Amino acid sequence: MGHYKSNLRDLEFNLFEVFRRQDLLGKGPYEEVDEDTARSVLDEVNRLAEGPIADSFEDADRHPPVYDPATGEVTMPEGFKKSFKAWMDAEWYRLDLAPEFGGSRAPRSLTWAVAEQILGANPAVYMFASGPGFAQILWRIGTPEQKRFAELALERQWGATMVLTEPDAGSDVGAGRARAVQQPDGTWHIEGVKRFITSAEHDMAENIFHLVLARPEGAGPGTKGLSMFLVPKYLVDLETGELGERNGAYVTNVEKKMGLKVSTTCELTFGEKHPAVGYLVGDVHQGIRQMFLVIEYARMMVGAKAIATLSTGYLNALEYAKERVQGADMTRMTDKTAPRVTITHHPDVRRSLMTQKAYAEGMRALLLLAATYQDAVQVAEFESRKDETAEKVNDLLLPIVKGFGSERAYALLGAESLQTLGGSGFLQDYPIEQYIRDSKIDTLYEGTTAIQGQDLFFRKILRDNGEALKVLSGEIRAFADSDAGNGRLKNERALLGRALDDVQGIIDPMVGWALGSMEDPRELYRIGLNSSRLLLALGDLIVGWLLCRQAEIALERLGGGDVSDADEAFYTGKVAAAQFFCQTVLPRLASERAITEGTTLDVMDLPEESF
Ligand code: ST9
Ligand code: FAD
Repeated sequence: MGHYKSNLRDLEFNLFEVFRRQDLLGKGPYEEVDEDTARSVLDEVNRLAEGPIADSFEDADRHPPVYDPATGEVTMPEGFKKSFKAWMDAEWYRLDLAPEFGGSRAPRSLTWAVAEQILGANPAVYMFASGPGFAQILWRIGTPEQKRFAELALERQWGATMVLTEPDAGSDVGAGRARAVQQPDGTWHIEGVKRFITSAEHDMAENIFHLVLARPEGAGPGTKGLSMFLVPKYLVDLETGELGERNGAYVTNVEKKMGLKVSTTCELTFGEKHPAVGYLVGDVHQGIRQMFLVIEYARMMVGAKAIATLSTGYLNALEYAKERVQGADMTRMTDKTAPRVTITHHPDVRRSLMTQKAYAEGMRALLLLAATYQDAVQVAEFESRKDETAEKVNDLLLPIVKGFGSERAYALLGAESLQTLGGSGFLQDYPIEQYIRDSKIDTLYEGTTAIQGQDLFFRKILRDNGEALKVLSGEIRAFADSDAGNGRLKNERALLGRALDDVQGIIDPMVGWALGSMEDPRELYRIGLNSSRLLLALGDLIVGWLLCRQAEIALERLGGGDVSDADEAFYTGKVAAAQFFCQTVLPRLASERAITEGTTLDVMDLPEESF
């Protein structure tokens, strides 16, 4: 068995029992995908993920890509190339594409379930394979020539990148200095140095196209002055599809990293050797808005990667714990002759395993909840209407999937999954140390956790007048006040209701400080001191709610009789996870609320020298 342990049963439980995706399948925009097809796709991807895609995970970490500074080229490890090819040959990426663009459009809930498996098995495969997705965005927003380029990119499986970051412009994308100079023929020459660009060089595709933010001469400051340019590695004859001259965008360094080593992280220099020709995307200067189409997708992907890694980390820890014999049962701890037991008998190991299980499964549900809102947006588009509520709730959930998902996953992988293996967890004989190294990046790229917290509060709550939040909290309140679980979840629903009050108790003063900041701008500091806290608290609340929803369904199934032994164990575990989470995690939100209410500006008043 390879390192990756998927949780297909839980994916199917979410899709078909909790979120009832079969009600959407086989009709409307999803005509080509019925329930049987969806189940067989999940099965087939699971086989690929646990097999050929996971196969190179460890080897590619120990033998990362080799960069040649003389040529600017990168040689990828052979094993990884095979994993990548297995994924590209299967062409499952077409599930995410519109039929008009060579796809078979499946619901996002299904495509994210598919993505979870690849991201858990070998995340860089999914990232190197994002060319078709980028191409679809270009096809949607590009000029007719760019649409043609996008079709070629899909057909020929070209690679793609998103190019925002510069040495002095990380979180603050608007500080970017890369320039774009218009040419008499209508093209642009891009000049400058971009940093940390994922997949900007490799030898697994004949061409790579970069979607680059640069500032046209004379454009204003900040993000609004940036435009998006298509900059291919090789220029392309759009009529024949033949590759032409090498364009002037070269990788000038590949970073050495703590983890995710097989994903190339590149310095990309434009126009130094010869001009880097760029094409203004869509022929409009709306770079940041256009780039957010990619960013929104990528933030979801990062959350999915983190959550998938925690899930396989937990399942590896569980397997170890079931076999490792150490110590006596606690009730016989003073009896030196008592039989030794597997560590799953120890209360602290059980606490740890259940914490991992509850978060891994609860956050999977969070990911798929967001995906169901994306489904609703797609269905509305197909019916030529707009589902603004679904759009807004999805927007609200994105920073939580990304920011909360990555923070909780990383923390738990280290504090609980690795810990379950004792000293063995520290060894490279087991995959968890690599999971930890590979998943640290998830709290950093695509906007750090601080940026996600601010996005959540300022843009997704304040600017939205709390509308999306109201939808979500209304659902949570209705569940807490219902008789879900037939008495078996009474205590949990009460805990959930209190947790909702506590999260509201964090948000209310923050809104007050936002209003107060019109008089005294320093009130904003109080928000900044609490926005990451809110992100995590709201994430915990939603996970608690989703686990309770799952428990309600599990209780119904158990009550209905006629369940297999495996299902009985599965559903019993669902009820236990909800009860454990509500009893041991949600009560902590009361102290988060108290901390928020007591926020002072002392730390902001402290002179820098006193740190
Ligand atoms: C990176 C890549 O880190 C890492 C991994 C790459 C892996 C590659 C593979 C990915 C797969 C992708 C597949 C492709 C797709 C497939 C599709 C298949 C179907 N939501 O607040 P303002 C916009 S890359 C939406 O004033 P500031 C909006 O237009 C590097 N839009 O911001 C807004 O205008 P308006 C990632 C948003 O103060 C405008 O921005 N780097 C949102 O000027 C200005 O907004 C980062 O993520 C939003 N949430 O700038 C940077 N927010 O207000 C992190 C803003 O009029 N930093 N807009 O609507 C930030 O996000 C900053 O907050 C900032 C601030 C730069 C936005
Ligand atoms: P900084 O912005 O300097 O942040 C440093 C610290 O300060 C962080 O803790 C941050 O939270 C905090 N901070 C900064 N500003 C604020 C603020 N206003 N409020 C509160 N706290 C703040 N970029 C791309 O364009 N394309 C890619 O493909 C890509 N891939 C990447 C791959 C890897 C492996 C890495 C490491 C980075 C990648 N990036 C990419 C860049 C990535 O998006 C940035 O690293 C990230 O946005 C943070 O920017 P920074 O590293 O400059 O940190």
